[in-house]
Amino acid sequence: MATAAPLLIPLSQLSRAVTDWVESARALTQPAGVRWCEGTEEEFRELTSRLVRDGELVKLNAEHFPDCHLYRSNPSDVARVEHLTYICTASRQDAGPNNNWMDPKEARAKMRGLFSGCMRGRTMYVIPYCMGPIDSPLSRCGVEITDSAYVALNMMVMTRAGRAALERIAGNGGFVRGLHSIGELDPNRRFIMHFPEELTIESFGSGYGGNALLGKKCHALRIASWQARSEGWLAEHMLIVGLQSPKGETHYVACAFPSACGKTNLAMLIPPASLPGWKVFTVGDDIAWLHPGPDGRLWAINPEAGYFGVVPGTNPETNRNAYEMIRRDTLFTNVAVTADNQPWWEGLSHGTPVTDWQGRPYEPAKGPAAHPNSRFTVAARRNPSYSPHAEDPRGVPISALVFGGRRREVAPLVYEARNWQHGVLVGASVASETTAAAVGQVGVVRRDPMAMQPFCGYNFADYWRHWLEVGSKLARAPKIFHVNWFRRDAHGKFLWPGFGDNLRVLAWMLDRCSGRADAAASGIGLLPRVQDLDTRGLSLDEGALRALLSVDPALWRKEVADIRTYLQSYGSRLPQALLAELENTERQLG
Ligand code: GTP
Ligand code: SPV
Ligand code: MN
Repeated sequence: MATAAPLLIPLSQLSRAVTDWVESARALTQPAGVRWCEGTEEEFRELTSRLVRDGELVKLNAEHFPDCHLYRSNPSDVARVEHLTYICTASRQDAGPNNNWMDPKEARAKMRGLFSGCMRGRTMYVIPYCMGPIDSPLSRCGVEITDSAYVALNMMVMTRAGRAALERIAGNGGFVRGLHSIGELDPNRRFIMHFPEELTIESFGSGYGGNALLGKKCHALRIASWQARSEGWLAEHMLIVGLQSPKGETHYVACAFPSACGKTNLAMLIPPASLPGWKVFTVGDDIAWLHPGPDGRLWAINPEAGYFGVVPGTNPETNRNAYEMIRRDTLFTNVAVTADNQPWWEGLSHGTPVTDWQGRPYEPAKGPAAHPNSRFTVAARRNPSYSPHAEDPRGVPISALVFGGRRREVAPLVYEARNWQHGVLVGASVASETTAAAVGQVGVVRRDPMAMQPFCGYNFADYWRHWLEVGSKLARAPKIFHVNWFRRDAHGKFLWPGFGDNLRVLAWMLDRCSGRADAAASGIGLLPRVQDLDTRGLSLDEGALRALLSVDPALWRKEVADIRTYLQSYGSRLPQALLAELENTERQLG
């Protein structure tokens, strides 16, 4: 956010296209007033104080958590709603079996009915925003209209919001239109609609992050993935991290793990003390836009400017960077509080919750004190490991792409794909246990290709074809890996310590990229042998490591059969190259 500048042209007059659209939304929703967001610190502070006065935000303990606030969302509105999220394309086939589809005309009529007069008595906020560094040719702009001040505050942290974004829109015209209202927060009148052919999003009835911060999943993944296909790039659910080795070489890695499966944590990991000399630089924690560069490499930008991260589990042992980062200037959603008004969540070893996430006296019998999907919103520049290249308009060059899932069995700690085409199959085959990030049952294994099942704005079959094409044109394509930090032993205990120790696995990958590390071939790809991983200072018995690096051919033959059934559900649009790769794997499993 910028500091206040003398206001020259009122925002409402900067772009005719934006003004016309705001006017039509105003006529439809009938707000009491319209407020254009300048994106200044002053505006942010003023809005925050007003919400505290109105009782919408709780000011947290100012001594321990300066400038931190708590927002309690409606208890029926705490996560993404995949069953109410639609891709509305003229042809149903374009949305694909991976998406809910509605005819655009029908969807528009339905949403018109819901939006009609819905902002009466409320303020309409107009938030122009830029996804990506404001001076990057890879960035894209949008405008969100919302009647939620909480959403406006979040957008001001999560994006480059305000005047500079609107000036960019006024200069080159294009922008994604996002209309949002919390409505009555009635789950029966809740829809998240995407019209990729018109670069439009309409979201009604939820104030929760992924449903309501339209720059994030709706724009930067669903709409952007659609645009990326026609323009030859990739919009992915990936963190971006820079790893500097003790020799001083820096490599950037982008990793796609499903929601609540470790992206934020890996993006800001703290190297273990027993691996001295490594440095970690965060570029992004959730979304990557990857563009083939003139040098034949993939270049990545993080379209976001902040983190909307999972709170539970964050503590000084798992992730000191994140823990330090959220101790000031942070907006908490749905955490518990202690007697002296400090935020509290499961995974903290100190403090006692007295009020749960719903504001009730905490009673363990009623469930966790903080909601399992409670979140923090904080500016990326508050991250102690924020990369100096995160704002680079060219992005950063990617050496390795990593897919991963949360699986108690089957998937080993790490393996390397045989080549790009095999890597696309590995990505398309990702399976993971569901988490609290979306409404529904938790802990059920489902296919989540490239961690994009909830976020790909078009038919997965076309998306995999696009991935194959992008790779075939890269002269220096990144290597592709798969990881699983979540394998468990017979007692249900995680076999791998995870968090900072994940660097040991990343270090092997980087050595593979520079041809310095060995691997052993297996049916599913290339695995490190126990001696190939740097285990100095790691208290893990060799049995555990062997288990983590084991591939059970019987389990994998069953896995291959499941993958085949899944891929074939995409019918004739499925790239046959993926089935050929799968046969290759099957043959090698013996
Ligand atoms: P989204 O923001 O939903 O896209 O999630 P994310 O992928 O950024 O997940 P995040 O890093 O916030 O982690 C989610 C949960 O997994 C947290 O409770 C973490 O404590 C836990 N977690 C993260 N990394 C590891 C790991 O290496 N091992 C284990 N066992 N747990 C982890
Ligand atoms: C996720 O669910 O993957 C998130 C949180 O990162 S949300 O912004 O709600 O999508
Ligand atoms: Mn995410």
